[in-house]
Amino acid sequence: MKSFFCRRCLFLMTVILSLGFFACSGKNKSGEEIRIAVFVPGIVSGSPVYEMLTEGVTEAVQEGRENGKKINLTIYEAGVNQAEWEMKMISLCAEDSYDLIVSSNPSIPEIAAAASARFPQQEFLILDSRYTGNPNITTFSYNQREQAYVGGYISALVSMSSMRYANPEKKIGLIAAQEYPVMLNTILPAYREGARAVDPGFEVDFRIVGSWNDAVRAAELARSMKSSGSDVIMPVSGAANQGVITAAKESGFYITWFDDNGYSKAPGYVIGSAAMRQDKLAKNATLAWLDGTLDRGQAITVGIADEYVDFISDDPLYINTVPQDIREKMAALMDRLYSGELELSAE
Ligand code: RBF
Repeated sequence: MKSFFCRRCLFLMTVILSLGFFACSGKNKSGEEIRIAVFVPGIVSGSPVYEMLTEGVTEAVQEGRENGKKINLTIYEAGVNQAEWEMKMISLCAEDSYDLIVSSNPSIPEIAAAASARFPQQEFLILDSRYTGNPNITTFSYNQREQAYVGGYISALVSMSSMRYANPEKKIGLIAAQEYPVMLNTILPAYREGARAVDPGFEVDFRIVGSWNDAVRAAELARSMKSSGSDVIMPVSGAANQGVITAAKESGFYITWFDDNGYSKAPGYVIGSAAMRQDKLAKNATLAWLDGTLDRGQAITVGIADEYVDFISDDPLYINTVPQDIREKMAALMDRLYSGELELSAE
């Protein structure tokens, strides 16, 4: 714990010092060097979407450097106080240091639009969000109906099965960190839709943590959901997901992971990973921007057909944990999605 804290302090100090340095250096966009900032609305550690974001942009920058470009990359963690994000974004733009600001989450376009009104030259690339009408704001969203549907489908298959923690309640859980439009209008309904495609009798117990970092509260919720009949729970609560893992090991229920490959987070407990390939998208979109081929100002949606949404079925931990008959049913669903026989449109 101590060394983790120190690493975090070191990281934050580096970020703060580097921001200070850029602010004082007076160097701006006119130089040869390309400057990219990743604005992380939260904390990287423990949040699958932000880990993938920083990883993908870092890889793109490395590749750009290998191709002879001089690129400076700054990772800026804006922290958990959402009320401060707009002011922090505006401060970042005010430095006039960055050719591109990359960020991610559905609330960021509005913040970028406010910053853009004051800094009309600033370019933004925002993943996991949707916005049109500003040539300097390019967004990519995932087809999260597909992503949550496959999560609901595997959850229901496992819940119905005779696996260790299965019960006859036809109830599965979804834990969200907070309520926001994509969660309420897409992820929750599609998770239920996927479960009901297995059996129309399925109910979803939906609970809110109230924070992206409160693992203790997430664990409490998960334990209470287990005792009221959910034997598979899908957490979408960033670093608070850790509490759901702890509760699964203590109280005995399964987890469907969302966003990245989560099998190794709790081997034997995680029975599915409904993933978005944010690392790949962050890399490809940043490379496209570096090459000047990014479709600027557009709102692009990607999904299973583009290989940016997927169910991870080739992990040995999935194969060892989930019985073959369930894996076959899951593979049959994925075949229908890959071939387009089953279409789950994003809107
Ligand atoms: N996801 C995380 O993993 N960690 C976060 O700290 C986080 N913060 C968010 C804040 C807001 C205001 C919103 C709207 C979403 C946030 N997300 C976060 C969720 C993320 O963007 C995405 O919706 C989910 O991970 C599901 O793909």
